[in-house]
Amino acid sequence: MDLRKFLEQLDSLKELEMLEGADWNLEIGAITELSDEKNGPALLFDKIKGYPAGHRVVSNLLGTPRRWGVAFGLPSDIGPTEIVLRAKQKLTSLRPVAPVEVSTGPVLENVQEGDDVDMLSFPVPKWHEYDGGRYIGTADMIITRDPQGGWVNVGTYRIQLHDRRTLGWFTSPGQHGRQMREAYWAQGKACPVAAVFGAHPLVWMPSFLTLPWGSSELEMVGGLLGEPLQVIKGKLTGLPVPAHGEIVIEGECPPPTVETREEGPFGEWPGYYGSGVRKEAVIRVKRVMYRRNPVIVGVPPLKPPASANATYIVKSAQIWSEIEKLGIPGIKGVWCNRSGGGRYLTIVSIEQKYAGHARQVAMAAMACPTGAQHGRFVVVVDEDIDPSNEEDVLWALCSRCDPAEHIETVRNCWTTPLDPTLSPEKRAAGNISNSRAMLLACKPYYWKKDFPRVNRASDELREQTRNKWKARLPGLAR
Ligand SMILES: Cc1cc2nc3c(=O)[nH]c(=O)nc-3n(C[C@H](O)[C@H](O)[C@H](O)COP(=O)(O)O)c2cc1C
Ligand SMILES: [Mn+2]
Repeated sequence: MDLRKFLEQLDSLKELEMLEGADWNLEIGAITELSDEKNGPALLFDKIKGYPAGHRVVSNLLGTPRRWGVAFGLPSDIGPTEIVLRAKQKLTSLRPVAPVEVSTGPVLENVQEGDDVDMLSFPVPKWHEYDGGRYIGTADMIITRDPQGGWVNVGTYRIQLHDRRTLGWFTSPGQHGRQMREAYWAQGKACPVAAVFGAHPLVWMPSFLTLPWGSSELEMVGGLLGEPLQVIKGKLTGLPVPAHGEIVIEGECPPPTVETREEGPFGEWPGYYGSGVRKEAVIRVKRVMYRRNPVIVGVPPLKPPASANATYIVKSAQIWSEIEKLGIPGIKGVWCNRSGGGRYLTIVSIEQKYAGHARQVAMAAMACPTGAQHGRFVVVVDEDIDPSNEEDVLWALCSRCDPAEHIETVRNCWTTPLDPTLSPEKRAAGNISNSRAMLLACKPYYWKKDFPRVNRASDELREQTRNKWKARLPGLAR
């Protein structure tokens, strides 16, 4: 459950590069982008300009499928689709394990309280050129308790650094943390909140998955780890915070009638500064706990297909698991495409079992909790298509989908202010919704057997030919 163990693992696999002397102001962000575009290693920044040695930032921590595989404890030599399959199996069989309260842990090595609180004492990057400020919270965990039900939610929502003791908290409509803070505000109260900046990937992971309302992310962490997550009871909020968190804050989020600040713009995951700048709620920080030589985990959203974080691997696995839990048969693979930021284009391959099966799968992929949030296109392909192979998916779409027959659109779906397609009129009206398209790129079930044969040479003929001609044409050898 310790981020530092994971860093050691990456280091031993030559998947971690240490860099000294970079500037928090745009330089860390630009290095992160250039390196991620080349599928580079995780980057651990130390001796950041103007900050003491040991106050670190790590980016691209999970920038490739392989590093997610390492986080899941899988062999380091298996490919992306295999990682999705194994992760899906893990998620499907997972049983929740409640966290265990401990009295102390590494996070208590340093504490700032009251007037001593100083969020500027951490080397928080300004990630992109047009960002409205520095963002400490990208791959973070925001912890809140429902004032009615008493259950604790953890979500990843971006956090801007306004000043020593003030943070900006942006969450899109429908998010659990947002619903909870609104419930406090409705009672005229500030919402107690804790936030974690830096945690082990498996401790962080459930907070970016869309679990059902009432379902505990911290219990999912226990299931993933195979042991209860160790938490400390926050002194001010009573909220459970990970004992091995790198930097953890406690504070409160007052109603917007009491205080707001301008938030954004921020370079966002669809590849734009979509939501611009708005007044948003703030967190008044009352207490900071942090480990010796703390490491902020930074995941600046990048213009796709770069991502700084291959969360699409986990989302693919989770959507697959959610569809299977509905009892729908024949799912052979799920792939959330990188160019869609892992959300705008989901491809599912199936072995069709009955007429209407493909449409059912498309609707399930669109409506299951993880798939419902902020999507645009769902494409269903047959079992002969690898959903992670973009060119094959496009070939299937071009050759098996008759648009008038096989494309359906659905309006008024759940989206976010980040959505670049939201028109000025819709934004002004507060109509944060978009439409979805389901594209069936599979052979129609009822005449599948009669669908024209594919004109590619058989595996046997290809093999024979390769063997016979490889001396003259070495390029043919695999
Ligand atoms: C790196 C990263 C950053 C994210 N930033 C935000 C954000 O700023 N605001 C937001 O509403 N959702 C953000 N999300 C998506 C939410 O974490 C996700 O929708 C999750 O389901 C929210 O938790 P909840 O379902 O408990 O509300 C982000 C996800 C990731 C992976
Ligand atoms: Mn939740």
